[in-house]
Amino acid sequence: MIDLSLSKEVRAAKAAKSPIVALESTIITHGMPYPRNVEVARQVEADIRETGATPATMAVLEGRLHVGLEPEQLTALAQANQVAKLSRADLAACLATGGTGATTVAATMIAAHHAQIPVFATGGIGGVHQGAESSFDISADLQELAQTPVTVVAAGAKAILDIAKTLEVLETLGVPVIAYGQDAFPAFWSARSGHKAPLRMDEPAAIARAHLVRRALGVPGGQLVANPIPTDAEIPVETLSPIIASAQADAARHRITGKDVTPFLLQRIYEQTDGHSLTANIALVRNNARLAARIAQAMTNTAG
Ligand code: PSU
Ligand code: MN
Repeated sequence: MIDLSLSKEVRAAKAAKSPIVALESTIITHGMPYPRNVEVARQVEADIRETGATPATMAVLEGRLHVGLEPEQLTALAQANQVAKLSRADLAACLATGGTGATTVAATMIAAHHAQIPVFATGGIGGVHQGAESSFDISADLQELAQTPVTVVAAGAKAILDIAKTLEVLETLGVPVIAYGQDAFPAFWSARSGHKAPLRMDEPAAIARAHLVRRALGVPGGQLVANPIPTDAEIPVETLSPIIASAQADAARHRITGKDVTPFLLQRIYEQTDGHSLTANIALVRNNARLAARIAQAMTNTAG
């Protein structure tokens, strides 16, 4: 019933039972401008290959769920205007109606689980937005982490979110939040958010084991691995705070709501930073891809 299209390399990796890392596509279509988005997407795929795993970028193209994109499909998606942003609520509808769209963290987790790929790398997850007490804007990514058994490697959460509330909701939902190699929960452009992460692990193999033990216990849901941005790529909070505040004020003025909020804020932040935010973003996504590849390898070895 679901047309699953595996890329050539994903099909080969599946046959060889070798490690695969899922990648989202909303970061390409709604998170970075063309042509840097396609350059970064290619670079991240190459990083995963170099670390010894196979990349599987997820997207829906004309009603087919793609697990891994061929190079020309990736380029076409990165160039396309007005691509739909598919989250948990949209994925089935898009497949059923023959549509095309990019997958968020939530939809990528669903696709990865469907394709039996337990590890996924991205930049930042969606979370509880600042002002959520009146807007009720909480990303479906958090619910997905509670339900779908995929380990997601991200650089924490952007300061467009309320990090304290995001951590509280993750705790309520029973999602393990594991900082990699440090005690602090990272804040995307900064290695430290000022909040301590609930859990810390220093070895990819430990993260892989925790995923498998959770499954063996019958506990549903995934894990969030919070991997700090490399310190040489960090951007000072003082530089970004006013830009984020002005982006949020713009969003309120334009009455942006629902799924348009995150892409609007990301776009504004890109416009108002002088390439620094993009350089940092690239460094952290690549860092996450390499860690995810090591976790996927450890999971393949442990699962035998
Ligand atoms: N945060 C980022 N970069 C991103 C996104 C979030 O720092 O590209 C994207 C991801 O695809 C994430 C989605 O799953 O936005 C969350 O959107 P929303 O807040 O509407 O759930
Ligand atoms: Mn939202």
